[in-house]
Amino acid sequence: MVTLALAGCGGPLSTLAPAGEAAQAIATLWWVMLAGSVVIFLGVVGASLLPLVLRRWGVPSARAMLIGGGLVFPGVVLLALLVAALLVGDRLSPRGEPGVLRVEAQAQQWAWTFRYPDLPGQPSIEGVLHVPVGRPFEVQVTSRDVIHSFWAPRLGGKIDAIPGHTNVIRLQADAPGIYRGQCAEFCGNAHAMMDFVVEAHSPADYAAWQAAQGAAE
Ligand SMILES: [Cu+2]
Repeated sequence: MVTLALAGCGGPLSTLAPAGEAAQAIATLWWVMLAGSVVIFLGVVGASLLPLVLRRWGVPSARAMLIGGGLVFPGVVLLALLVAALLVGDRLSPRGEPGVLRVEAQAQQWAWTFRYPDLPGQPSIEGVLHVPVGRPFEVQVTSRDVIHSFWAPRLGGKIDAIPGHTNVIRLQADAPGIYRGQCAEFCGNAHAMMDFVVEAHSPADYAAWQAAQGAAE
Protein backbone atom coordinates (compact mmCIF):
# COMPACT_ATOMS: atom_id res chain seq x y z
CA MET A 1 0.00 0.00 0.00
CA VAL A 2 2.72 2.44 1.06
CA THR A 3 4.89 1.20 -1.83
CA LEU A 4 1.99 1.85 -4.20
CA ALA A 5 1.45 5.35 -2.82
CA LEU A 6 5.16 6.19 -3.02
CA ALA A 7 5.40 4.91 -6.60
CA GLY A 8 3.69 8.16 -7.61
CA CYS A 9 6.55 10.15 -6.05
CA GLY A 10 9.14 9.33 -8.75
CA GLY A 11 9.71 11.02 -12.08
CA PRO A 12 11.71 13.93 -13.49
CA LEU A 13 10.17 16.54 -11.17
CA SER A 14 10.38 14.49 -7.98
CA THR A 15 11.95 15.92 -4.84
CA LEU A 16 12.25 12.30 -3.67
CA ALA A 17 14.75 11.48 -6.44
CA PRO A 18 17.53 13.84 -5.33
CA ALA A 19 20.51 14.33 -7.64
CA GLY A 20 22.53 16.82 -5.60
CA GLU A 21 23.53 17.72 -2.05
CA ALA A 22 20.81 20.32 -1.44
CA ALA A 23 18.04 18.10 -2.82
CA GLN A 24 19.38 15.19 -0.76
CA ALA A 25 19.11 17.29 2.41
CA ILE A 26 15.52 18.25 1.54
CA ALA A 27 14.56 14.64 0.76
CA THR A 28 16.10 13.42 4.02
CA LEU A 29 14.15 16.04 5.98
CA TRP A 30 10.97 14.92 4.17
CA TRP A 31 11.54 11.27 5.16
CA VAL A 32 12.32 12.24 8.76
CA MET A 33 9.11 14.29 8.90
CA LEU A 34 7.08 11.44 7.39
CA ALA A 35 8.50 8.94 9.91
CA GLY A 36 8.02 11.42 12.76
CA SER A 37 4.41 12.15 11.83
CA VAL A 38 3.63 8.42 11.63
CA VAL A 39 5.07 7.92 15.13
CA ILE A 40 3.13 10.93 16.49
CA PHE A 41 -0.08 9.79 14.80
CA LEU A 42 0.24 6.30 16.30
CA GLY A 43 1.09 7.84 19.68
CA VAL A 44 -2.01 10.06 19.65
CA VAL A 45 -4.26 7.19 18.57
CA GLY A 46 -2.66 5.02 21.26
CA ALA A 47 -3.14 7.69 23.92
CA SER A 48 -6.80 8.08 22.99
CA LEU A 49 -7.33 4.31 23.33
CA LEU A 50 -5.35 3.96 26.55
CA PRO A 51 -8.17 4.89 28.95
CA LEU A 52 -10.39 2.18 27.39
CA VAL A 53 -7.72 -0.50 27.71
CA LEU A 54 -6.37 0.49 31.09
CA ARG A 55 -9.58 1.83 32.59
CA ARG A 56 -8.91 0.51 36.03
CA TRP A 57 -5.54 2.30 36.21
CA GLY A 58 -7.19 5.68 35.83
CA VAL A 59 -6.48 8.39 33.29
CA PRO A 60 -4.00 11.29 33.50
CA SER A 61 -5.47 14.49 34.88
CA ALA A 62 -6.69 17.17 32.48
CA ARG A 63 -3.91 19.41 33.74
CA ALA A 64 -1.24 16.80 32.95
CA MET A 65 -2.75 16.28 29.46
CA LEU A 66 -2.80 20.03 28.81
CA ILE A 67 0.76 20.69 29.92
CA GLY A 68 2.27 17.47 28.54
CA GLY A 69 0.26 17.08 25.34
CA GLY A 70 -0.54 20.73 24.69
CA LEU A 71 2.70 22.51 25.57
CA VAL A 72 5.72 20.27 26.20
CA PHE A 73 5.20 17.74 23.41
CA PRO A 74 4.41 20.16 20.52
CA GLY A 75 7.11 22.50 21.84
CA VAL A 76 9.79 19.80 21.63
CA VAL A 77 8.60 18.58 18.20
CA LEU A 78 8.40 22.09 16.70
CA LEU A 79 11.79 23.06 18.12
CA ALA A 80 13.40 19.93 16.63
CA LEU A 81 11.76 20.67 13.25
CA LEU A 82 12.89 24.30 13.39
CA VAL A 83 16.52 23.29 14.03
CA ALA A 84 16.41 20.65 11.27
CA ALA A 85 14.86 23.12 8.78
CA LEU A 86 17.45 25.79 9.61
CA LEU A 87 20.29 23.30 9.07
CA VAL A 88 18.81 22.22 5.71
CA GLY A 89 18.19 25.86 4.73
CA ASP A 90 21.84 26.59 5.41
CA ARG A 91 22.87 23.96 2.86
CA LEU A 92 20.79 25.76 0.19
CA SER A 93 22.27 29.18 0.90
CA PRO A 94 25.19 30.72 -0.96
CA ARG A 95 28.42 30.45 1.00
CA GLY A 96 30.52 33.11 -0.66
CA GLU A 97 33.02 30.50 -1.86
CA PRO A 98 35.74 31.96 -4.05
CA GLY A 99 35.57 30.75 -7.63
CA VAL A 100 32.05 29.37 -7.37
CA LEU A 101 30.26 29.26 -10.71
CA ARG A 102 27.74 32.08 -11.03
CA VAL A 103 24.71 31.96 -13.28
CA GLU A 104 21.92 34.51 -13.66
CA ALA A 105 18.35 33.31 -14.13
CA GLN A 106 15.92 35.90 -15.37
CA ALA A 107 12.23 35.08 -15.39
CA GLN A 108 9.76 36.70 -17.74
CA GLN A 109 6.22 35.63 -18.65
CA TRP A 110 6.66 32.77 -19.58
CA ALA A 111 10.25 31.72 -20.03
CA TRP A 112 13.60 31.58 -18.25
CA THR A 113 16.75 33.19 -19.63
CA PHE A 114 20.11 32.11 -18.23
CA ARG A 115 23.18 34.33 -18.43
CA TYR A 116 26.77 33.46 -17.60
CA PRO A 117 28.54 36.60 -16.38
CA ASP A 118 31.88 34.80 -15.91
CA LEU A 119 32.10 33.26 -19.36
CA PRO A 120 33.63 34.97 -22.37
CA GLY A 121 30.92 36.72 -24.34
CA GLN A 122 28.52 36.37 -21.38
CA PRO A 123 26.20 34.04 -23.29
CA SER A 124 22.47 34.30 -22.79
CA ILE A 125 20.46 31.12 -23.34
CA GLU A 126 16.73 30.65 -23.09
CA GLY A 127 15.32 27.60 -21.34
CA VAL A 128 18.56 25.66 -20.73
CA LEU A 129 20.97 26.08 -17.84
CA HIS A 130 24.36 24.49 -18.51
CA VAL A 131 26.42 23.46 -15.48
CA PRO A 132 29.33 21.13 -14.71
CA VAL A 133 28.74 18.10 -12.45
CA GLY A 134 30.22 17.80 -9.00
CA ARG A 135 30.75 21.51 -8.58
CA PRO A 136 28.45 23.92 -6.74
CA PHE A 137 26.91 26.76 -8.69
CA GLU A 138 24.96 29.79 -7.52
CA VAL A 139 21.87 30.84 -9.40
CA GLN A 140 21.08 34.55 -9.08
CA VAL A 141 17.36 34.68 -9.66
CA THR A 142 15.35 37.72 -10.65
CA SER A 143 12.31 38.68 -12.72
CA ARG A 144 11.44 41.23 -15.39
CA ASP A 145 7.70 41.36 -14.71
CA VAL A 146 5.76 39.52 -12.02
CA ILE A 147 6.88 37.15 -9.23
CA HIS A 148 7.95 33.71 -10.47
CA SER A 149 9.77 30.90 -8.65
CA PHE A 150 12.85 28.99 -9.77
CA TRP A 151 12.61 25.29 -8.98
CA ALA A 152 14.64 22.30 -10.19
CA PRO A 153 13.25 19.71 -7.74
CA ARG A 154 15.92 17.02 -8.21
CA LEU A 155 18.68 19.56 -7.48
CA GLY A 156 17.28 21.62 -4.62
CA GLY A 157 14.59 23.88 -3.25
CA LYS A 158 12.58 26.75 -4.72
CA ILE A 159 13.49 30.39 -4.70
CA ASP A 160 11.31 33.35 -5.68
CA ALA A 161 12.11 35.45 -8.74
CA ILE A 162 11.15 38.99 -7.72
CA PRO A 163 11.25 42.07 -9.98
CA GLY A 164 13.94 44.53 -8.87
CA HIS A 165 15.50 42.05 -6.45
CA THR A 166 17.98 39.18 -6.75
CA ASN A 167 17.71 35.98 -4.71
CA VAL A 168 20.56 33.47 -4.76
CA ILE A 169 20.33 29.69 -4.41
CA ARG A 170 23.26 27.27 -4.25
CA LEU A 171 22.84 24.02 -6.18
CA GLN A 172 24.94 21.12 -7.40
CA ALA A 173 24.34 18.20 -9.76
CA ASP A 174 26.12 14.96 -8.84
CA ALA A 175 25.77 13.15 -12.17
CA PRO A 176 25.63 14.25 -15.81
CA GLY A 177 22.13 14.46 -17.21
CA ILE A 178 19.09 16.60 -17.87
CA TYR A 179 17.20 17.84 -14.83
CA ARG A 180 13.83 19.44 -15.36
CA GLY A 181 12.79 22.68 -13.73
CA GLN A 182 9.51 24.54 -13.47
CA CYS A 183 8.20 27.93 -12.43
CA ALA A 184 6.66 27.25 -9.02
CA GLU A 185 4.67 30.44 -8.50
CA PHE A 186 1.46 31.05 -10.44
CA CYS A 187 2.41 33.87 -12.80
CA GLY A 188 -0.32 34.09 -15.44
CA ASN A 189 -1.98 32.12 -18.24
CA ALA A 190 1.03 30.11 -19.43
CA HIS A 191 2.50 29.50 -15.96
CA ALA A 192 2.28 25.73 -16.34
CA MET A 193 4.33 25.93 -19.57
CA MET A 194 7.08 27.98 -17.93
CA ASP A 195 9.66 25.23 -17.61
CA PHE A 196 13.40 24.87 -18.19
CA VAL A 197 16.08 22.21 -18.02
CA VAL A 198 19.40 22.07 -16.21
CA GLU A 199 21.91 20.26 -18.37
CA ALA A 200 24.73 18.90 -16.19
CA HIS A 201 27.87 18.13 -18.19
CA SER A 202 30.90 16.04 -17.30
CA PRO A 203 33.96 18.28 -16.76
CA ALA A 204 35.28 17.56 -20.27
CA ASP A 205 31.90 18.23 -21.92
CA TYR A 206 31.49 21.39 -19.89
CA ALA A 207 34.91 22.65 -20.94
CA ALA A 208 33.99 21.95 -24.58
CA TRP A 209 30.66 23.78 -24.20
CA GLN A 210 32.41 26.70 -22.52
CA ALA A 211 34.98 26.87 -25.33
CA ALA A 212 32.18 26.79 -27.92
CA GLN A 213 30.55 29.80 -26.21
CA GLY A 214 33.81 31.71 -26.43
CA ALA A 215 34.20 30.71 -30.09
CA ALA A 216 30.64 31.76 -30.90
CA GLU A 217 31.43 35.26 -29.70
CU1 LIG B 1 6.44 31.99 -13.85
